[in-house]
Amino acid sequence: MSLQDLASTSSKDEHWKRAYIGLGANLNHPKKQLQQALIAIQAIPKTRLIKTSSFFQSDPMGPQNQPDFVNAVALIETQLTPLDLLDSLQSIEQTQGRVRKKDRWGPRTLDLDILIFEQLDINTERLTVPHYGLYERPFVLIPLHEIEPLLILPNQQSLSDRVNQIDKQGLQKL
Ligand code: ROI
Repeated sequence: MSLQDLASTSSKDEHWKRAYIGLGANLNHPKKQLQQALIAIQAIPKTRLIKTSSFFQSDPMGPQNQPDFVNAVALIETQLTPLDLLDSLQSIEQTQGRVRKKDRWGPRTLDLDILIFEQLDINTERLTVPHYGLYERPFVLIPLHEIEPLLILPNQQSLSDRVNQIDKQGLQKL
């Protein structure tokens, strides 16, 4: 193998892909759940945590008879495929006591969503990227804007324009 081959192999191996992760919790000390989740995300193989937003308290979207949520967004870089990243995130959810219930809109100890993964459009049974709530949810858009104010959303709209349009729905920085 030539030196050039070696260099291109290693640069392929070192291709870090950017992904934004949404974090949410409303049971069992939500702030602690998010802190613990961020530590676990840092420990995912071939993955590094680049930036984390503040934590935001938010009214529950969907059924109101549940506690307020704490939400945040993180930027990571990873060498994993989207599905391998999803596996890692779901195993963190499971470790932190998430029980997947039929009740899709119910309370949860921890929810980790892949919001954006590079420029990819993924539509499979297990995974939809960009996340379907990305454009509408203040508890996603506002923390994302805090860490990436110049971001252009996958639909080509500027994130700051979108943030100026939406109702903040009682979102409070903690
Ligand atoms: N509401 C808020 N505010 N934050 C969430 O993370 C959240 N997640 C959910 C539902 C139940 C839809 N509502 C939420 O899954």
